[in-house]
Amino acid sequence: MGKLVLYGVEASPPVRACKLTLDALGLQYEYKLVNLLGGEHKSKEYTLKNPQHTVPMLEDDDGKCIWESHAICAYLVRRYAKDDALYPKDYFKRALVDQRLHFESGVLFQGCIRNIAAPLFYKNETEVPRFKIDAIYEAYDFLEVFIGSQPYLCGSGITIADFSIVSSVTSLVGLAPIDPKRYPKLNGWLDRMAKLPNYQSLNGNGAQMLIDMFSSKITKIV
Ligand SMILES: N[C@@H](CCC(=O)N[C@@H](CS)C(=O)NCC(=O)O)C(=O)O
Repeated sequence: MGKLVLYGVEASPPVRACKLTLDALGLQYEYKLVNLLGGEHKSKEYTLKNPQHTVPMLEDDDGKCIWESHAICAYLVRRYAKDDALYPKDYFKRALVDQRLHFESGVLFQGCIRNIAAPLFYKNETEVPRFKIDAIYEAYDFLEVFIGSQPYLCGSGITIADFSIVSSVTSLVGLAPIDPKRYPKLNGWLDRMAKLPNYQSLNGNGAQMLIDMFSSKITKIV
């Protein structure tokens, strides 16, 4: 097998989701930092590989490129995992994982993180409207129900949906702290996820970086 390459930055939640998946699969890979502030992701070289100029991007061992973290994580399991535990083949179980992945993509990442981050980082705004914080709590309400009485988001075993969603929730807590009394299931799940091997280097440090980036920009919730 050739070499896998992951392109990314630590603060990016979807990059961290891919790292958690690669680690759970025990895969070796080269990690290439992409200088987003310097515009490296918009270079000719990068956009030839990923015209959407996003991170994460995975360059497979045969040079094929794939981007979009949810697609990357699912691909990694299908291609390299010894069994289907992280992304079950059973139609219904897979549908459940897919639902959670789409929830991360549309509601948590786009609807919460990017919706708050884009005006701060691209338009230099410093105030965040209260309704955007309310949207985070609405998402937490859903997650509390998704987890229910199970240890993980899709039941008794960890899946790529857990890797995906933990990557954004652990940064969102900087904007909308989680009260364990109001969100006991979500809080318990976060504690379980934090016990994963290499958790701090794969997700914890990067999640804190994004929290710090938010704090350095936000002056007021209005
Ligand atoms: N839904 C995508 C989101 C990817 C994304 O928007 N990544 C951000 C960093 S967190 C990025 O690359 N921004 C630079 C750009 O869009 O040009 C995924 O899961 O991969």
